[in-house]
Amino acid sequence: MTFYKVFVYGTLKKGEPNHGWFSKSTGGHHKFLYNGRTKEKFPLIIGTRYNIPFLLHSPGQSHNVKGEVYEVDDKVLADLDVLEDHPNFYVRGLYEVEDVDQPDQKSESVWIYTIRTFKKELLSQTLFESYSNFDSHGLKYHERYLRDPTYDPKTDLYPESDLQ
Ligand code: PCA
Repeated sequence: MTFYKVFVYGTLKKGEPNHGWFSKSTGGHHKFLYNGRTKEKFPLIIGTRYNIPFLLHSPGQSHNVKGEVYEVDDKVLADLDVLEDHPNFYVRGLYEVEDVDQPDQKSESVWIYTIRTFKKELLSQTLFESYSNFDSHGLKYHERYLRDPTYDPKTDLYPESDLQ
């Protein structure tokens, strides 16, 4: 059995609205490993009319973002890809992450869901170091079943030229 490591920074974290996706299918494996932080800085925003957290693939900008590293099997990884609509919406890629509690330890390469192509004006929004749906920003996440099916959140995120 192959295991994968995934760093989650948004609604997949413990206590957040999509954490249940880790145990969505029966017989899948997931295990919390450690609290992590991206080795490089990335902008983390809460965007679109549905207040969705996005890590923007723009290395070197903003914060070393905090999240949680999990070990998952291919079954769970496939479920997470469905939630994030990889590779049509978020794109899952490998990035270096450090253990927050073991700063002397070497970073490791783990999977993260990021937005690869985005409108530059998103960078003038509030850029967070970590995400919680319940923080004082008050930007409450809308789960998919509450959304307008005719609205594509990509239109608020992607540059015109990257919208199909
Ligand atoms: N879920 C993924 C990406 C953003 C989100 O809400 C995560 O928690 O990492």
